[in-house]
Amino acid sequence: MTPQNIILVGAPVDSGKDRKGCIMGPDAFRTARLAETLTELGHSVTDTGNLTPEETDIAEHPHLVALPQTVGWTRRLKTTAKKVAAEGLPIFLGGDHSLALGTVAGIADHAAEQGRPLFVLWLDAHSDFHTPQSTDSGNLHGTPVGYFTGRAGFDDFPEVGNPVPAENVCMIGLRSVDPAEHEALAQTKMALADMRAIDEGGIRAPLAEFLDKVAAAGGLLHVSLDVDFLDPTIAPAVGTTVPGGATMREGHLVMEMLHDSGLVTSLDLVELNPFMDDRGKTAHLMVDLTASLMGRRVFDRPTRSFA
Ligand code: B3U
Ligand code: MN
Ligand code: MN
Repeated sequence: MTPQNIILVGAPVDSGKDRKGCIMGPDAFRTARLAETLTELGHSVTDTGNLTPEETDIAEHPHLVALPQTVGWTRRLKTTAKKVAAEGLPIFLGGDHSLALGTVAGIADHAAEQGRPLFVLWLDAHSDFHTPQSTDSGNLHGTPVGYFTGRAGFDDFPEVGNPVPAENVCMIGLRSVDPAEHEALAQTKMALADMRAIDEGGIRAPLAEFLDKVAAAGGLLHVSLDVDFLDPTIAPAVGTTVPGGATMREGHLVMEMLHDSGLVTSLDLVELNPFMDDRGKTAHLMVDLTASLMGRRVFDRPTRSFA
């Protein structure tokens, strides 16, 4: 891989759900040597430290968890993401998944400025396609895809100037989709690979198809990696564990394919709750997966095929 100018942006967002702990995420990634690992792979790495949310005068909402704070984070991250995307390859260190309301909306503004379409790969057990009206839990980490694809109902949030068309989004790893999300997703042309699709056909096929589409369109590619994409036995540090997730090898294969495509231009690492971790195991795995995405491999050339 050609050396990249990687910009680490700490986003200790913890307002997207009731259970606390993702506030420690950025420092856990640092402790697991993310910057050093990427530097050893030949990249130039700048850690810009942690952001804080903008102040808002929005009132607390009776149903939605910590609405003012998440709006404040979205404002901050939307502006920051647009700015850093012009300077290098940003990696947003979460923080819970509500940070992607801001990161993806901001990256979309950057893509529009470049005159290029934005594509999003959503690696997650959940589809996060709620609106503030449809969410039963009130947890806004379940809404980012709804927001950045331009669904109605996000009145308190910054306007999405450049919604990502649903057909530019691919979700892999799905195994927990609420009925309201299911119904709304059925109205879209989003590419959806649930665990059954992965069990039957392997994880390679849906990703290869999506990457071909991104390449053909000359698009930018944002990857949003939720810890719960992975099976909780290998990645326990997450608030919402959903059994039956991706294996370590499936995770690495996805990252290796993304690396070989040369298409990835930004990344979110989200939902790491270090309070729930087992001696840093999940933080280290997330760093190892990021290393695979950024060029770590056993051999430079493919080894002989054993098929
Ligand atoms: N769909 C559920 C559960 C959920 C979404 N994202 C996570 N959990 N991590 C909800 O609350 O919206
Ligand atoms: Mn998520
Ligand atoms: Mn999830």
